[in-house]
Order: sequence, then C-alpha cells, then structure tokens
Amino acid sequence: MASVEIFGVLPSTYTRTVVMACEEKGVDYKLTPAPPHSPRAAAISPVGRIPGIRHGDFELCESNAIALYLDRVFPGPKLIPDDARIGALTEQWISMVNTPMDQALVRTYLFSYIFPKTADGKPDRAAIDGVLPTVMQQLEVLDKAVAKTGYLAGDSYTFADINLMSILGYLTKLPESGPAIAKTKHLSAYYERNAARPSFKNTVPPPPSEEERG
Ligand SMILES: N[C@@H](CCC(=O)N[C@@H](CS)C(=O)NCC(=O)O)C(=O)O
Repeated sequence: MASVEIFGVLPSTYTRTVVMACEEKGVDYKLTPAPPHSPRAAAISPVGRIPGIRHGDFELCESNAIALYLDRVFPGPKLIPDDARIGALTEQWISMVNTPMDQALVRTYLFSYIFPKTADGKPDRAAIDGVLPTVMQQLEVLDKAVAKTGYLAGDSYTFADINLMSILGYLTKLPESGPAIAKTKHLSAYYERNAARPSFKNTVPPPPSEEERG
C-alpha cells in the first residue's frame, strides 16, 4: 500500500504540486482521482478544494501545509529549506504566486481559455485582453526573480519552484504567454531546465474536463 494517498486530479495546478513534491522527495504515493467538491475532496477540505492527502490516520488539505508535512515526516530533499532566510523566501514566493499571480495567471487568463463563460464556449477574448497587461507584468517579475540563481529561493529547487512550474506548464502553451515566456531572458531557461526533471515529466496532466474546473 502506498504511504501517502493524494486526492485530486492532475490538471489541477495545486494537486500537481503535491504529486511533484512526493516525486521530488521519493515518497511512495498513490493519486486517487477526486474533482473539487466531490465527496472525497469535501471529506478532507472543509471547502471542498483539492488536493488533500491521507497518511495513515492523518488527513490534510492545502498544498503548502502538505509540503510542510511531507518535509517533516519524510527524508529526501527539503521542499521548504530549514535556513531561516531561504525558507522564508520560499514561503514568500509560494504566497505571491498563490495569491495575486494565481488570480491573474490561472483564474482569469488560463480559465478564459479552458473554462470560458462565453455563450458560444469560445475563449473569453474580453477577459483575456483585460488581464494581459497584468500577465505580462507578472512574467517580468518572475523573470527577474529567477535571474540570480536560477531558482526562486536560494540555490536549490524548492516547493516555490514546484508551485510555479505547475502554472508555467499551462502558460508556456497559451498564445500570448507562450511567446512572451520564450522571449524572457531567464524564465524560459528556468522552465526548460525544470521541465526536464522527472517530477515534472511524470506528472504531465491530461486536458482538464469541465467537472475538474477549479
Ligand atoms: N489554497 C489551496 C487552493 C486549492 C485550490 O484552489 N484547488 C482548486 C483546484 S486547482 C480547487 O479545488 N478549486 C475548487 C474551488 O475553487 O471551489 C491549496 O493550496 O491547496
């Protein structure tokens, strides 16, 4: 039996981060499909969000809390380094990506393509055009952030990078953000290098279905 059972679906960026975290640490895991608000998701997350995990008799939701737990329970490379400054910088980038950036890059830009609310089901052009300046500005911020060491925090691959890679996996394929990332000085090399990691290659999601909408 797998040590950690993950409830979620791979097209969910947050679920993928937890699966990648297990891969990076060498934790034996099993992914049990559970869309948001399904009974399994709701049994672990009080707000029905994914991912959730079960480890023995312990259940936990929220990707960042799960990463912290995996670090404290399992050996393997640290997802959130112990060093005070590097650990805090890791948390800083997780928060920044998960709040303003997730809102613009994922909930608005990506979702306007994959889950448009338009009458004809076509990408929501108005929403895309409206958020594009913010998308471009955030990509510039990220380009600068990885310029120095090739990582978001310190000089190793942390949960902050895992968290961002999950989103870049989508953005590199969209018509405006893809070419914009390709033109960046540092972010494009960062993406290519980290996309070659087994944890990324082993977790490429299938296209999301409507019920997996986050
Ligand atoms: N803060 C949560 C966010 C999880 C989250 O938003 N997951 C999405 C799927 S990627 C979801 O369950 N969405 C359903 C909803 O927004 O109600 C985490 O870090 O795990």
